Amino acid sequence: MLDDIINHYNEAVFDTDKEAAFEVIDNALAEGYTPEDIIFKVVIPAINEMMAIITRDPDANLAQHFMTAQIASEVTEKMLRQFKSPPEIVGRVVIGTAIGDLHSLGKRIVSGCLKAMMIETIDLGVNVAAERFVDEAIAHKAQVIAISAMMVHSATGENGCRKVRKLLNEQGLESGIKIAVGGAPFRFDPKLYKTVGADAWAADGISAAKTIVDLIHEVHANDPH
Ligand code: B12
Repeated sequence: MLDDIINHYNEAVFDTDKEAAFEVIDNALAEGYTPEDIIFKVVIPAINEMMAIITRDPDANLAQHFMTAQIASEVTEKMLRQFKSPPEIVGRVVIGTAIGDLHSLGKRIVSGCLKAMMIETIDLGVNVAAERFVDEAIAHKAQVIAISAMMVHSATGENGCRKVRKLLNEQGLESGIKIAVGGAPFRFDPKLYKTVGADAWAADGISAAKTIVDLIHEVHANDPH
């Protein structure tokens, strides 16, 4: 039963027991659950639950939170390799964390969700310069640049999203390449994305994928070719 799988997985990750978590996942796959089920019904809800616990309890253990996200990201990567090959690519996205920011877990989860939505995702890693975001987006013919920023200075600084916006404007690319942002500072201030020049933001991996699909459709509507 899915409820049992969710409970056993949550217990394992909250105990930071990676081996037990993978055992639960392997058993679920053997029972016939799909990699998509594992990511969307087990892994992402477990992360959301940990986020809720941390919000309620400021003394929540950072190591425990870190390991929850670490296990989630490893399970997600393993599951993504088992996704059925996409019948049709919806669009292309380059994703990375803003310059000066080494937080990678949220980005990895968003990447996983994007791939699950049949979006070709080019992951540029962490600490990505604005110029590189734009150059790679052009090289890969991406419709969206997705920037993850977990710290106030990487979200609002002059060399992050603001500079990506400036570069796109200078090159006349604003209707062909949209910018999506996400990360803790954008959750704290839902209007911040506009201040830094992004086109959209989202609070979690699942809504990130939906938001980015909308941006891709917007670009296609601007240029149907
Ligand atoms: C884990 C963690 C770390 C780990 C990171 C490990 C790793 N490989 O990623 C370690 C321990 C290394 C770390 C280091 C630091 N950290 Co830290 N860290 C955290 C912590 C606890 C959780 C972040 C996380 O992984 N969350 C889980 C993921 C799943 O959530 P998420 O990132 O928000 O992503 C989701 C959404 O935001 C969204 N999303 C994310 N990206 C994107 C992108 C797009 C385009 C979209 C649409 C959506 C989207 O979808 C994701 C999935 O649901 C946060 C506290 C917090 N509550 O957020 C502090 C926090 C971000 N860290 C902080 C700080 C200060 C630091 C350090 C400077 C500490 C230090 N003194 O060294 C360093 C910075 C290093 C650097 N230069 O980047 C501060 C930032 C404060 C601020 N106001 O700027 C925070 C807020 C803690 C705090 N309360 O003080 N950190």
